[in-house]
Formats: sequence, structure tokens, C-alpha cells
Amino acid sequence: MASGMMVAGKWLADGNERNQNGEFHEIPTTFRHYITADGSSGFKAETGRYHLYVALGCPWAHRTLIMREIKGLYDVISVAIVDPIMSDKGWMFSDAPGSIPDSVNHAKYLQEIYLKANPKYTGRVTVPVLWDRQNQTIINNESREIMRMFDVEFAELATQKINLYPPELQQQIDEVIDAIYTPINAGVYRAGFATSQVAYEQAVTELFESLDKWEIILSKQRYLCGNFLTEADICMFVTLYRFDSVYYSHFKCNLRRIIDYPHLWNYLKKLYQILEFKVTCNLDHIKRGYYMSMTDINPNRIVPKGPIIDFDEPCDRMNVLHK
Ligand SMILES: N[C@@H](CCC(=O)N[C@@H](CS)C(=O)NCC(=O)O)C(=O)O
Repeated sequence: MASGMMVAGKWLADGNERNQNGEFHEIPTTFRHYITADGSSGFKAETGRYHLYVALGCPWAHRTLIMREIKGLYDVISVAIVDPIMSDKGWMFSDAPGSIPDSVNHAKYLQEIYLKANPKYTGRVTVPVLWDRQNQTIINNESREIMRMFDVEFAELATQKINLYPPELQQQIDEVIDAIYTPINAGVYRAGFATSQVAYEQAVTELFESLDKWEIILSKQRYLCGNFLTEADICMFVTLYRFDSVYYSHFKCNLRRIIDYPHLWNYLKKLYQILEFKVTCNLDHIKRGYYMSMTDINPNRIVPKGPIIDFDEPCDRMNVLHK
């Protein structure tokens, strides 16, 4: 989760920016083509044409993996999983347990994929990446858009006829995904990568104010957008699942643990116990990815043994799927 990059004479392990107040700002992704069911975008949703590159440790890539599972697109979209630990040349392919080498471009480093799509590319080399075998190029490297394409544009090819972006909830889903992005999904990084006390305290305060708010909302309803599972829940899950094992200690987001929030903790267990979520979770890749790749935060690369968390602990199981 960290590849070296020299910006303004300051070595930034994660390829992103800090402003003069020490606040972390993500550099936007740049490959933003869009696949459509009818191909009107120039890229048609088809079986066996697209290949997904992910890291199991990365929360953004995790979104796309969960959606691929929930929709039952495993025979439609193939996947490669990089080695959990970022090398000094960025993401690398290996046959480490849980990793899947690149069967399409046979790359050693993910950077080769970016340069194959654009030989002049000098930006961040991030996961997830959606590759097009037909045009030999990157379609998109923005998780929110890849998740949406799998949900909506590949719906006809999906074996699971489930809709996590139903028409009557679309506006609310987009508003909720926006509402949790800055304080929670990016918030943990804003706290963890802050290089000033002020920037850190700003981020961590906003983070817990937002978690407190969702704790109350989830005491009154099952999911973020009411009583049906939606894309917004996938976006919240990937941060909550990593929280007590990584963000609490590694990123100093330690006012409370998720297990200290009765409704957020129950919600997290409930999602985790959905098989399509559980099969995409790999705490070993997550912990080694964060603790061994970010040497500016964890110089000795020691991976903590704890905490011991039982995500299979009983929870109030609900009828989760929106048919
Ligand atoms: N906005 C992107 C963010 C992707 C991202 O930051 N991925 C991280 C891993 S969690 C990465 O690959 N970082 C490598 C780098 O920045 O060099 C998305 O949502 O897809």
C-alpha cells in the first residue's frame, strides 16, 4: 500500500500529497473509461473480456471484489491478486498464499500494466485496475466506478440477480457513499498520513463524529440506506473490517474500537457473515500490507499479533438480500 514518490523534495511513501498544514490529499485516479451493457460507451459488458487487478489488503480494491462475488461474476471477470507487501517498485505479482499471478499480461509489477496502457504514464500505480483484453488497455482504476459497472452494466451477465443500486434508492445511495468517503473511508488515511498534530486531530475528530452518527442511525435501521443492502454498505464494510486490526493502532484512530460500538459492531458482523463478503476477506494480507509496506509509519515493519476478533460471533441475523 505504499510506493515511493518524491514530491517537493519530500519523500512520500504513499504516492499522495500533503499540503503545508500536513493534511493528506489523495491524487485522483486517471483511467476513467466506462463499460456499458449495450456497448454505447465503446466498451461493452462481455464475458471473458475484462480482468481485475486487486490487492486483498486494499480497502478500495476490496469494494470491487465484494461486488464481483455478490453479483456472481467470477466466470465473467477474471482476477489477479498482487503480493500483499508493496515492493520498492510498487505492487508486485507473486505466488504467495492468497495471491494470484497475472495470467493475462504475465507482468511482474503492476507498473507494467499501466505502461502498457500508456507508455508515458508517470502517475500513481494503484489497485484496483480493470483491464480490457480486447483493446489491450486499462478501462478504469477508480473503485467506485468499477463497483458500479459490475452492479449495473454487468447485471445481465451476473448469475446473482441482486441489485445493490435500486432505482428508488439511487440518490440516497450516492449521497451516503459521498457522506462516508471523506470522514471515514479516506478519514482513516487522513489521520494515519497526517504530518501535523492539527491535521491529525482534525481528521480523527471528524472520523469519530461520523462513526457516532452512523452508530445512532444503525440503531434504527438495518443498513446505511434503510432495510436493504446497497453499494453504500460495501463502501462502509471495507473500512470497518480493517479498523480494529489496523486503523486503531497503525493510523492512531483510537478514540474507540468498532467493537465498542454495539450497532456498528453488529452491522459489521452481519455483513461479514454474508458468504460473498467473507470469502473476499484476508486479514493476513491486510495486516502485512499495512504494517510491512508503510515503513515511514512502521519503520521496523513489525506486524502485531493482535487483536483477536471473532467476526463469526452471533449477531442479529436479518433477511439481507434485496430481491
Ligand atoms: N481512488 C482510488 C484509490 C486507490 C488506492 O489508493 N489504492 C492504493 C492501495 S489501498 C494503492 O494502490 N496505492 C499505491 C500507491 O499509491 O502508490 C480508488 O478508490 O480506486
